[in-house]
Amino acid sequence: MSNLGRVEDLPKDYYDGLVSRNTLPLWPALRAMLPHGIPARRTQPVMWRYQDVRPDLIKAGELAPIEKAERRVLVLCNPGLGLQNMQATASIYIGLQLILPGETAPNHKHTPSAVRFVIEGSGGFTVVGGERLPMEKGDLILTPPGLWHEHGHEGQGPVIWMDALDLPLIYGIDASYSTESKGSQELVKQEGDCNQRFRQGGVIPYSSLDQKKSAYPLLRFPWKEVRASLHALAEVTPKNQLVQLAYVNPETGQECLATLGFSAIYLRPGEQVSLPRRSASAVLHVVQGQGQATVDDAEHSFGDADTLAIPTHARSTLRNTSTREPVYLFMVDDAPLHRKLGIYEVFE
Ligand code: 1HN
Repeated sequence: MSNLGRVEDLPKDYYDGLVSRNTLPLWPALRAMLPHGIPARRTQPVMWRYQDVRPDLIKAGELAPIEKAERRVLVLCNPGLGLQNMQATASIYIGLQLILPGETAPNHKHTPSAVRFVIEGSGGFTVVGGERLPMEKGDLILTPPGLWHEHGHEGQGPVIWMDALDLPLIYGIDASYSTESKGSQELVKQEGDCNQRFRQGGVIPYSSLDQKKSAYPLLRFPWKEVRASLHALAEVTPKNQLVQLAYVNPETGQECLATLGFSAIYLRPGEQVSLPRRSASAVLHVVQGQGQATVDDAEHSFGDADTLAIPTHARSTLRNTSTREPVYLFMVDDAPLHRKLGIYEVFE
């Protein structure tokens, strides 16, 4: 119960009058909206198991023709936030998307930022801002706000990826909308618009030093290179210390999207690490391996392609339960948003 007063303590006709004039007293609600010490966290530390979701997604391949659906997606909804709100955390949307051989998901652009992280299959591709980007398992592909994007699949068997968007945030500020394209952008690609000159961080085209910076110079981060960099970082990182790489804009060294951050984590066989307790929320996706995650009081075992929501301010530890095999994780968080808002905190 609030110590600032209750609605029931007010004369009923006074309260009803306030409501009739579209006003409310702050004091009965203040503590709920501004709790002491730690936010009121509705986000639950939920685990979505790939072996549970995958059959439903494959079934959606039969039930939802791509021509009608545009995007064939099952959304990972956090029950603490209300399933219908389609939030994995308060700011992060996560969906699993299926595309079948020969299908195309039509060209559009929108205000929310999106990324794809490829889970299975090969032969899929996405075209972003006129660049055709192959989608192989573990690749991260950016779809920044306002860039046209469409997907296709020229291989065999299903291709499945994880979509992560800042949709809850952008929808929450009444800023979410899309624009449909009349045609495929491969036809409207312009000479000079192409960012394929950027291959990786650290070494960039010399001429870019003297040019106006592109907001999104690198759109595809191949897993092969990220994994090799994780192993190289592990060589110089003491056991049981976090081996974690940030995906960044190679021109600025800063986060590659404005609101969401992305990182890759390597847990060596048998290793246990704590994640720093932070103000940001996160979603952890298992690229490969078996382990155990503890988030506040919840304990979850995890395996390939499972996905876990981590609320703001949570204490979490991760353990690779195999004595032989690596664990690789992909993390999406809203730390860039927190940093820009001046509310980013790391505790302890
Ligand atoms: C979207 O544009 C895609 O392009 C996937 O594949 C999921 C969820 C909400 C809003 C836009 C896509 C999306 C989305």
